[in-house]
Amino acid sequence: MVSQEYFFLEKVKDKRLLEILKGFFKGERLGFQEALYLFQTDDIFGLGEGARAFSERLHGKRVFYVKNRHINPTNICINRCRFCAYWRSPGDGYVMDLEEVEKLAERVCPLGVREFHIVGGLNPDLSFDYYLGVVERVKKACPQAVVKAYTAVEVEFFSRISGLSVEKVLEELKVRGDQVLPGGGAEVFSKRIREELCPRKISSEKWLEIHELAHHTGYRSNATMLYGHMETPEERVEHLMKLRELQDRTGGFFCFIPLRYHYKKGKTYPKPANPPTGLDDLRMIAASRLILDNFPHIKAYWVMLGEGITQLSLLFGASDMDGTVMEERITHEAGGKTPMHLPEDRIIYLIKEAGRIPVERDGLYRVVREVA
Ligand code: V47
Ligand code: SF4
Repeated sequence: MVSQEYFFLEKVKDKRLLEILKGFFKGERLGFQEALYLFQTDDIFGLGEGARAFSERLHGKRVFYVKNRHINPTNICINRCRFCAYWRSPGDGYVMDLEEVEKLAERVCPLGVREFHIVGGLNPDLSFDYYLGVVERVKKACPQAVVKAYTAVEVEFFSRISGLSVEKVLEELKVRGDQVLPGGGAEVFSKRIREELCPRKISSEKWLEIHELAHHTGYRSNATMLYGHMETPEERVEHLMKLRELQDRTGGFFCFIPLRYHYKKGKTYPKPANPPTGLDDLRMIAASRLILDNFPHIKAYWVMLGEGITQLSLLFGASDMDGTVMEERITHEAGGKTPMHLPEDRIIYLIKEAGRIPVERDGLYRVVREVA
């Protein structure tokens, strides 16, 4: 008897994709060539159905979101990545003082914030104590919230400026209240791309090593991939496979977030020959859902995708919508046109209209409430 879970297979028109999906749902993991095929098939709806069915196997129709607030303490950054419009040189950017950070956290905490997402630049004029102070002040102002602070890129920078080992840096941050590393800084793991777009950024090996260490030290973390610039489908697959390998070893990742590249004339490089389309976005979500079979969630980051594609992503394998955000600078500096803040009732509306069940979570994916 065919279980209900597999009825969707009738909708898959591409024969090779159908074979791949049949194998996958029997428990065969996608190999490199099969994963690559997900970026080649024209049967985008068949692919989406496969990813949706797998997401439903993990979570039913539940889609998670969080009341969160972004804080970007400084935009001064010595890495000067070529795709990034956010960074400024010393003397040209801003630094939030610790009082300001604390007041901000105090002000938004009563709104029921459950996660602070804290990332910024590598500012050579600040000490590790400043970055520790940010976490400490936020946690003190809002103990109910989970602090998700600093990418692996920042953690390695702190190790350099403080002379402490990466392990010690993570420990010090943890003592102040940090619990999750955000997924930024991964970009694309290909050496060719890193040399071209972000030559000063830590290597892919270092990025993976820091996440592995973080998982062993009791942190959870996320992973990202910046897509839609100069990467090939093969480079996308290599990136995803490396994440899958690490997750096999540690199980420490909560979610994967594909980040759609935003090009802004004169500010970012390179100009893509064909900037990502809505179908590229949906394919990224669906393919990553199937390739990263050991990741609990694929996140549709509405700030970069916009409301429309985000909502469709919920039918293409995404089971997390990030959250209210409230203020975002990285995408908006690069010309992003989405709003700064998505109110909770709008998030709930988008999820319900897609026939899914909204679940409010905290920063550690603990359920706060299932919205009826
Ligand atoms: O690391 C920089 C990317 C990242 C551009 O962990 C750009 O939950 C698009 O990592 N166009 C930061 N992207 C954002 C990030 C993130 C976002 C939401 C949730 C989580 C999470 C993490 O933004 C950077 C870089 O890869 N970025 N410039 C650009 N022009
Ligand atoms: Fe700095 Fe991050 Fe922007 Fe690179 S992406 S320039 S590390 S803020």
